[in-house]
Amino acid sequence: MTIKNPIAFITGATSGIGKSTAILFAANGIDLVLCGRRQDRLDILKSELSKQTKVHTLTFDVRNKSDVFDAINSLPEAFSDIDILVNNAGNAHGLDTIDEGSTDDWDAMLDINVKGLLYVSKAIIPKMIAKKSGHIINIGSTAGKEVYPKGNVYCASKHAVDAINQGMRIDLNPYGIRVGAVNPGLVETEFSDVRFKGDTSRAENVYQGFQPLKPEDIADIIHFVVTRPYHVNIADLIVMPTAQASATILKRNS
Ligand code: NDP
Ligand code: 8X3
Repeated sequence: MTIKNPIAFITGATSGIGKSTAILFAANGIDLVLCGRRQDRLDILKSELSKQTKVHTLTFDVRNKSDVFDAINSLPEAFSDIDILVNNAGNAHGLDTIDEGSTDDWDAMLDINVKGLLYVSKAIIPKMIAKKSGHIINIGSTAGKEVYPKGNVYCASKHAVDAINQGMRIDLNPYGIRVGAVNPGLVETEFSDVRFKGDTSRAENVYQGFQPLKPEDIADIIHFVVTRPYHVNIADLIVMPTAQASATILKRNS
């Protein structure tokens, strides 16, 4: 009898935390469904990781409800029985006071970080319910635990992820599905490039004068979370760089 590898579905796999998680999962014999909008990056990742594990890619924008459902319903049988869902796709857009914020940025953050996560989950959960097992890891943030100046709507989106994580855990409890959140502090990825719309020097400044987390640090934690015995569910985990004490307290070298 052949034992099937677990299959992980990772959103936002083209960069940062999602990409590092894909690389680590592949090295540990987890088959992958990798998602993002940037097809070229998914193609490169697939050709690299296919040397280690089975990889399928899906290109869609999590904001587009019908594309999300069509993509997930189109999964070949070999990839359709998802064991692990990593709800990671997301970003901050802008850093402005509430009176100066752009409504387009607000739409992007709520549509991607909250509604996109919900659409993907809605498409994947029925099969987990049917087999009475599965593991959902929601990538929240310290911004989902605290609000910081000018963080308003990004923080709201991540507070929503925190509430959804708790709600999913309650509602999926009858089916034995594990649900938990990993909430990082400052991780050096493309996150700040996106937040500051390509202003690289402003993005780089975010991580100057202290040692930020690397995406590999978060991937390592996600891998730890998914490799606990099945009766162990890490429900809610906060991880910050040692230099960071809270959303607003950061020890930078002078
Ligand atoms: P990156 O910008 O490096 O990665 C973001 C990923 O999300 C990309 O793969 C991107 O893929 C995907 N994504 C963004 N928008 C969409 C969309 N509309 N549809 C589909 N995919 C999308 O940032 P991080 O790796 O840092 O961020 C990953 C998660 O971690 C996010 O949820 C973020 O909020 C969270 N986080 C990040 C922290 C940090 O300091 N970096 C700290 C705490 C939490 P593509 O562009 O190809 O679609
Ligand atoms: C990302 C961390 O502090 O930029 O969620 O909000 S922070």
